[in-house]
Amino acid sequence: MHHEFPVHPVPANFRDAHINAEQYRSMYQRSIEDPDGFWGELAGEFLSWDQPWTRVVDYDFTKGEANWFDGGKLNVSYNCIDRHLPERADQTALIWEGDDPGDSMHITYAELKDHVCRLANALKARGVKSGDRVCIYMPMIPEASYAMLACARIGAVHSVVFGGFSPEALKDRILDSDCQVLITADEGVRGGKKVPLKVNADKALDACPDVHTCLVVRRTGADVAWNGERDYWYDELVGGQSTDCAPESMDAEAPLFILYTSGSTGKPKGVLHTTGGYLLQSAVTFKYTFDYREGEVYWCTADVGWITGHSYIVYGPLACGATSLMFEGVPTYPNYSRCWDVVDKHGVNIFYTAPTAIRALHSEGDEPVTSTSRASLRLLGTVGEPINPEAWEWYYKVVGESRCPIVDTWWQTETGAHMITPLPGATDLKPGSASFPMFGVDVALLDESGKEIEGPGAGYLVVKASWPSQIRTVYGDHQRMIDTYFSNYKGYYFTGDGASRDADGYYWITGRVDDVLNVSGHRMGTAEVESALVLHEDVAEAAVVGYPHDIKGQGIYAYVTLMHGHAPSDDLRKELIALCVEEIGPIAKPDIIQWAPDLPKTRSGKIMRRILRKIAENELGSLGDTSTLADPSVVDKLIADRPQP
Ligand code: 6R9
Repeated sequence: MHHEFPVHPVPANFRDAHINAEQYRSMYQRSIEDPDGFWGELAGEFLSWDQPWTRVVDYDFTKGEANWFDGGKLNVSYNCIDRHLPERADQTALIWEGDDPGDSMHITYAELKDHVCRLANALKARGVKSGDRVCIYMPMIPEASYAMLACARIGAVHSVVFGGFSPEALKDRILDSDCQVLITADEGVRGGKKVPLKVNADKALDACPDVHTCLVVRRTGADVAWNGERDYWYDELVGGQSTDCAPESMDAEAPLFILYTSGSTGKPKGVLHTTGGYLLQSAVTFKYTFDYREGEVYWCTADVGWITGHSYIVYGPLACGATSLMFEGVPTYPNYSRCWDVVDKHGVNIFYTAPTAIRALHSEGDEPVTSTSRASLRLLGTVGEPINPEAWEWYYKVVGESRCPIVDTWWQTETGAHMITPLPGATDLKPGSASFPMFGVDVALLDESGKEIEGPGAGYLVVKASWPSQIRTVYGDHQRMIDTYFSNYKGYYFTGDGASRDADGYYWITGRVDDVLNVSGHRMGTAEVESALVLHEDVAEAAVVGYPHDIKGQGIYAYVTLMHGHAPSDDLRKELIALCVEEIGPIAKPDIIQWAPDLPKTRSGKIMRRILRKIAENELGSLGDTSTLADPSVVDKLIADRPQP
């Protein structure tokens, strides 16, 4: 288990961190033995409540039910903004760094309040009420955060859809949660290129007659089509509104947001998070995992369209009164030094990114890094996929100059906040290991039969008890919640990940054990890509698997069987790639398409994905038993035709 890499002990300048090793052990133990006492205290310390709760937690995993802080009332936007004003009105809440290195601005907590209240009033003026769903399809601009917080302020439920998703994907998500308002921009700007958000929104809204209001931020000033009955310019509708809007007092279990994520079957699921527990765990983990200190500048490079952007650009940092940097661009534009230039420009102390970005930067060598100062950096973090120890070591030695601990944070859209992670003042770091569970997170490994593994070993990663920021339901389909997370192993939350635990109790996440791909940290169901491919009239069948990719972590490998009488061609390959982009978005482009006259199937007609995975991985020596195949010769043919990646 990665023994060749040295352990990095807690550095001297982290001895006075919020949490040391001894505190971690005693707080962790208490959190498991007495969750009510533990979380009750933190809920009082971290959040402001309008009304106290009468019970901390009650849950039933067999029914997929969890109730945290029953009877308690609070408002998320009040907690992220207003209550900080007495001491931080003039402190920067958000630093915005534009795609163009010459473009940036600071938004103070006082300004944030004005922006959020104006937008909240505008939403009210358009008839949005507590409980209504609002879709947010935005580039990485401050208005994306204002929109989330404005919804929270009036009790509306936001559904942020990643700006890289296609009109088709946007439409599905708007319809699934019955959003009647969409907030978007004329265009986005990323890496010097324009993203046609309003054009995409128009296409999606053609099929969404219930959307009565589309609010459009002017980002580039592009000429866009206009529906006079439905479309409103953001500055025109919002600009004149009052900067006062009383925060709605919400039940602790009131829905805060829906965020769609991919699973192994069917359409993406609308993961629902609620108010009190979600905000508490995102705030607590923000402070402790990143050891956040007063006045520090913190930068998470995720997009707000993903859970990492929700919990660790917006809610966690702002609940803690931090200064959070939001970046519109990409790490490689205008050059490979961009991240470190931004670090130097804004004095970033804590930097949180994905392994795929680290690998992409690593592949360009050390010079773009070493030509910058990075003296402000104190802590580094990663999230989204397993980090290979080589990339970890490079991040540690070259980016962090061996003085910044790395927190490798394992968690999911469904978990809402960090679940397994080192704490920089408490944990000796092993490169590639997410190390130990967060407070209140009771994890276990199960074997094939569902029995808990004691001591070192490998198995399915599960959680044994509810945690505050857990998923509450799959929007509109609670049965799917039960089937997906609480049925494989009765009494446990099933993560879909495999992991091992070493002799020191460190966890090493090995990746998904289901048909979910992780491409550059983006989750995608193989079934989603397959559904897109078979939409083509020439395609009879498609099977999609992941394979190891140097930069993306996993690449998409598609086996495609054509209809009888149709021949493969380069044009067809291009059409199929275009279909995936159209149906899902550019992140779903297959890296390799292999024309497969036949797929390996069992006699009952089930595709043997295990074998397809091995061929895609080029692990031809370990194909395993092929004797149950209806026609074993299919495999030899696929191997012989395997395209060279
Ligand atoms: C936060 C986020 C969740 C899946 C998860 C796992 C993978 C995330 C990881 C990691 C190894 C880490 N994952 N963090 N694997 N080490 N530190 O990424 O949420 O988009 O829902 O993806 O990502 O496979 O199950 P989400």
